[in-house]
Amino acid sequence: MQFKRSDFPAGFQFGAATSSYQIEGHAYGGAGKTHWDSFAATPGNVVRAENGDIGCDHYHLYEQDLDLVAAAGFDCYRFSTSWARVLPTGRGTPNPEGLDFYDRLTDAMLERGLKPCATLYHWELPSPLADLGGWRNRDIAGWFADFTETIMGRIGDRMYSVAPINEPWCVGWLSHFLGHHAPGLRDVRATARAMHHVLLAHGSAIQTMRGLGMENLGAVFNMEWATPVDQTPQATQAAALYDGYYNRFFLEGVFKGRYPDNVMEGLGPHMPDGWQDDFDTIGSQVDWCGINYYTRKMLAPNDGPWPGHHEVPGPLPKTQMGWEIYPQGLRDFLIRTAQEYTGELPLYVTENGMANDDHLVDDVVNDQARIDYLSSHVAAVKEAIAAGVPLRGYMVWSLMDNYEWALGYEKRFGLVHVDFETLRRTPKASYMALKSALSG
Ligand code: IFM
Repeated sequence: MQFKRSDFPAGFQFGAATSSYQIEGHAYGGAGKTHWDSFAATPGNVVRAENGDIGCDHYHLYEQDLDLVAAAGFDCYRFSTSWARVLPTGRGTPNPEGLDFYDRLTDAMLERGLKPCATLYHWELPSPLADLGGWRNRDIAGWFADFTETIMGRIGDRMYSVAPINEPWCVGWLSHFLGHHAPGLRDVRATARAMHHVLLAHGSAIQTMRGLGMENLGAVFNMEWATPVDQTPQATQAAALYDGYYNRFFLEGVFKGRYPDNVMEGLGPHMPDGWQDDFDTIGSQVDWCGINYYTRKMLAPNDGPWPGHHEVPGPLPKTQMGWEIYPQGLRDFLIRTAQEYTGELPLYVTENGMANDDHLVDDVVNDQARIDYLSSHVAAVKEAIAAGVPLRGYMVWSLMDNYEWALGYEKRFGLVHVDFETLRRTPKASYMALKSALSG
């Protein structure tokens, strides 16, 4: 790696991130069915119809996984809690095995000196709630607040930080407009409702945790830099709209109590009644803001219905996901977010990393491409700090290879290789390089 820990201000935190459905093994421990299980079981949605039943079997192997986090020299571990593991039908009676699991996991982090950084929801909605309309139903804010109370009532006393929802754009747009994630809808009315309700649920969970006396609560947004395909006003507008519904919608909702005009041109007619009255909840005070960053997109206008644009392939080198490698976007987002939205509030990079076509050869994975990707993005982070951004930490996605949603197990994002037949873990060259950087 072309950096070392001592390049960063004292107290700057490095972490590794994962999520429940992607690693735990949803078939274990009495978890209830989720909308991902039925989405994955429907032909055409997920590569080879793979699901998270086994994942990395982190449910049983969590101690060795946390040993790896600690041995790399990370300060924090960002994990998520599965709603359906805690409340198998989404509401009502908790699953004691699920609560016990997160209790053990928390203590195992603390025993290793790792700061537990929880995300309450990383995309596996309990099926009975999906049957009631899921994120389209306003009641989800209350259901989510109840789940928050149940899980944080058990482990909240030991959390370093908590964010309610990972990547609201994916919950709203990707899942209800593009249909790439569960529940796989392609409907603008469903999208408008989900985009709003996900923020309402976020704010309700923050209020619930404040009621439990918890501190260090945040929000985590994924961001993609939007570049116009050319300098025409139409292309510039197309990029601004992408930026609007991908990035600014959530920041404006939480930090400014409104939604961007260009987004409301399309979503406005489909919003749920009374949405304008929800910003007191949505804007509940947070203590930090997290940014998940991977890539940029190039946008071209078209004559289709709103939003009237499409992505075009960019010229930069790409990861295994086909995503352009564009570290400058991370620096620019950190600076823009601080300048336009969050001011002195601490920022974190809560996810950054790449999928690579990794192979285990003689017990070694030489993932130089990942070392280069991480080095260039950490350099961008340093530039943002030098520009005055109050950045407090950087977390790598992901600790280990895992279930990459609609792309199944084939895209490898891990610092640690996982053999999905034997479940054997092997640290890759990038893990070793990070370990050395973090000790320096
Ligand atoms: O694997 C996902 C994760 O669940 C959320 N952020 C992006 C990652 C890579 O696609």
